[in-house]
Amino acid sequence: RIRRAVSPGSFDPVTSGHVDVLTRAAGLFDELVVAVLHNPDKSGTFSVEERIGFLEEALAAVANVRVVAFGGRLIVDVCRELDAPVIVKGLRSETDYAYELPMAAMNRHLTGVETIFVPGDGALAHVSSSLVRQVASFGGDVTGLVPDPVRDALVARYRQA
Ligand code: COD
Repeated sequence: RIRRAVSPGSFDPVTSGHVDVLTRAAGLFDELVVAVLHNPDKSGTFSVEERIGFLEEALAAVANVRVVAFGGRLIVDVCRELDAPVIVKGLRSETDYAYELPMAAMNRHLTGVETIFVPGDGALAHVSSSLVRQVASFGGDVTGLVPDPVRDALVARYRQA
């Protein structure tokens, strides 16, 4: 039986923190499916297609990763459909843990799916998609905080705006 895990997130956009956690998580399973949340009520900075493209490019060297979109339904239903008994999430801090713990318990309550946490690299603990967007929107340098193609896309996006 294939050991498959799902790693969900908004990834708007993918950061170096995500890439680190997803790469290490992929090493633990036969296949890692990265599930990008498509929220029609929140248009986001990048479209779901753009976010998937950035993820695929950033994870191109990791053979056992697949990127999909999901929306309008529970992550546990995505896991069930993919036959994945595990959700993997990165943890930066106690704040992440406090946010993630009830979700992990709820997801296990719903279908029995387990959540495994991978500690983030401490050097990237301050990196979030929202802070990166904020810094880039005011012209700050986000080199190293996101993959280079994402940095270039952020610069282009906020130059237009
Ligand atoms: N280092 C380590 N980990 C990191 C870092 C970093 N620098 N940055 C982010 N992460 C982790 C986050 O802790 C998170 O686990 C993951 O990466 C994704 O981050 P984001 O910001 O892209 O994603 P979020 O937090 O917006 O994603 C929320 C979900 C989409 C996962 C969640 O809302 C969800 O599962 N929704 C689906 C609907 C559902 O099932 N709801 C009920 C849940 S009980």
